[in-house]
Amino acid sequence: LALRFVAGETLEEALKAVEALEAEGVHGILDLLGEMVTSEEMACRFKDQILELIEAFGRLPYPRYVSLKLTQLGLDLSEELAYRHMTEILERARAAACFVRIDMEDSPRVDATLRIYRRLLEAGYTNVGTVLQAYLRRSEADLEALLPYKPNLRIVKGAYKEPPEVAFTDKRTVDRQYLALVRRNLEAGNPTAIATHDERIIREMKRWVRERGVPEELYEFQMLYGIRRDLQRALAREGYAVRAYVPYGRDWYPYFSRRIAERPENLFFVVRGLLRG
Ligand code: FMN
Repeated sequence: LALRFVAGETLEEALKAVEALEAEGVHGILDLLGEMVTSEEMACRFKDQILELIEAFGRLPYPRYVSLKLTQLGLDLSEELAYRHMTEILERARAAACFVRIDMEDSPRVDATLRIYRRLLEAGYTNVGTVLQAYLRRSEADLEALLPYKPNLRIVKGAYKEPPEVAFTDKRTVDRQYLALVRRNLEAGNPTAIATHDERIIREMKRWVRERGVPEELYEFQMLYGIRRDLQRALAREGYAVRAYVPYGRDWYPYFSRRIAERPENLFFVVRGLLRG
């Protein structure tokens, strides 16, 4: 059922999906599905599987890039545990020339996620970035606080169900803050991933980077596996750097649910795919 949005259950299937994307000029971001673990043993198992993923990815002749979640590494059990797992992953990633993106989860985890990210930068890791969500009221202030660290950021709208006290509910406000966050980070000269399928935002950002002469290596477009493949290919053909986020693994349910919640038509695509066999 989830196969429209997930590359498969195994690492082998995920690596195959990356090869298929590369043939279309799109790079892959591998994401081992898993989050909100409730035992140290599970957190260690995920950490080991991510190390294995980085090793395997490192043997492919493509740019290496993984995404992970801190609650997958034990954040809810202990911030120190999640930090330690991150340093181990970043050491291995450095050896494999792999970039690591810390996904942003729901609002109660934002402070701890940003604390760990800053701590990693202070410890000298350069192959790591995180995410800011345009729907959060706090994100502009979070960006200002991060700027002295020269952050590498992915900007997204935000995928979790949040109360109106913490998140904007109006799409126009979210879109406006989205553009403001991307521009601010790029104006500060920091690498920025524009992660959305929203054609209005993409069109506006293409115009803005051209007008400002933003260096190509500072920005890229990112989309999700199985969503707007046409747009991914078209941007790559136009010469933009494009990456697709490729989730794999057995723990697909929470990811799948967020995709349905943000766009109920996604369920229609899944059912149609099933009926067509
Ligand atoms: N949402 C989050 O809340 N945290 C994330 O870390 C996150 N990572 C994403 C990575 C990529 C490459 C993309 C395309 C989206 C990501 N999202 C994340 C989901 C977005 O917040 C949003 O729900 C989704 O892109 C649909 O909105 P759109 O209209 O911008 O496409």
